Amino acid sequence: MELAELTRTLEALRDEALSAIAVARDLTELEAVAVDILGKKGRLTVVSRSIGSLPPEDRPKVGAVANPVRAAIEAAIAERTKNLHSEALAAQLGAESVDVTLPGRPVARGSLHPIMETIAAIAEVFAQFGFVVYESPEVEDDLTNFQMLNIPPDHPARDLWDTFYTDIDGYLLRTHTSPGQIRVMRAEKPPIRALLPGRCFRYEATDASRASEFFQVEGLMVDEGTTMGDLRGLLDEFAQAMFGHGKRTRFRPGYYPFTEPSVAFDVECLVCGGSGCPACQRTGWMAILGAGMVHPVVLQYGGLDPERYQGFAFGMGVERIANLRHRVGDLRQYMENDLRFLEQFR
Ligand code: 2NL
Repeated sequence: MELAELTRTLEALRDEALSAIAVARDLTELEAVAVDILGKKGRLTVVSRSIGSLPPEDRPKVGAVANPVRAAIEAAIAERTKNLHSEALAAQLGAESVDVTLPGRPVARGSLHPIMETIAAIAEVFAQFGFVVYESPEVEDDLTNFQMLNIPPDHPARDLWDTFYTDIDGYLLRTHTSPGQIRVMRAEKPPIRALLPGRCFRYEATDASRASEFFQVEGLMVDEGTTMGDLRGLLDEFAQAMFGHGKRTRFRPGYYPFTEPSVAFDVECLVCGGSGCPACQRTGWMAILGAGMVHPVVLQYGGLDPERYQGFAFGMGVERIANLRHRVGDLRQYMENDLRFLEQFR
C-alpha cells in the first residue's frame, strides 16, 4: 500500500471508530468496538503493521498520521467508558431510590399481661413507701410454707390451703407468698420493708373466682415500734392510689394463723359508692386484702426477737385487684391467653 492510500484508510478507520464509539449503548458494545479496532487482530493494528512494508523514508510520515489516529480513538473510548459508567450509576440510583416520605410499616407492639400490669401498679405504690420487691421459690418446703407461719402439721387451719404436694417428701407448691417473707426475715436485718409478688398454687376446682394457679402480692414491714396504725395508714394510701382519692376504707376483724390481731381491709364499693348494690352484696364495701400484726412466733421463726421488733403483713389476690381495676368478671380469662381479651389492656 502506498502512503496516500494508507493515510486515507487510517482516517476512514478513525471516523468509523469514532462514530461507533459514540453510538455504543453500553460497556459491552464499547468493548466490542475497542477489540475490533485496537485489539491484537484489530483493524488499526493490522494496518499499522503494514507500515513495515513501506519504503523507510515514508514510514515516519505514516507514523505521523497513525499515532494521532490511535490516540484519538483511545481518548474517545476512555471518555465514552467514563460516561457509560456514570449513566449506569445514575440509572441504578434512580431505580433504587427510597421515598422517605412513605409511611413506615407499623411495628407490632406487645403489651404487659393484665396480671403483670396490676403487679407493677401495686409495686409502684408501695415503692413510694420504701418497699422493695423480692422473689422466692414456687416449690417450697413444708416447714417454710406452713410450720414457720404458725400452721403446725395437724392444725385445722391447714384445711384453708388445699395443697399440691410434690413426690419429694416435705416439698410442695407454695400456697401463698408468705414463705418468701420468712426467707426475707431470715436474710435481712430490720428495718424490713418487703413486697413479694408471685404465683401460688392451690388444689381447687376452677370456677369464675377460684383457680388452682393465681398470683398474690404480700407485703411485710418489721421495725422497732411498728404499729397497727402504721398498717392502717399505709393501706389507706394504697387504696387511694389504686382505686381513687377520697375512697373510704375500713378494717374488719379477720383470722390468719400468722397474724394477731388479723383484719380484713375493705374499700367503699367502686360501683355504688357505699349505698349497696349487687356488686358488693348490698354491703357498700369491697374486700381488698387481708392483713395483721405478725404473730410473735412467726417473728421468732424469722430469726427476729419479738420483744424488740414488731411487724405487720398484708396479702392480696392479684386477680381480684385486676378484676376491680378492669371490671373483669371471670378470672379464668387471665389464663386462657386469648388475644381478643389480652389486646384490650394495651
Ligand atoms: C390474704 C391474706 C395475708 C399475710 C398474708 C404474712 C406473712 C408473714 C407473717 C405474717 Cl411472714 N403474715 N402474710 C398476713 C396477713 C394476710 O394474706 O387473704 N391474701 C390473699
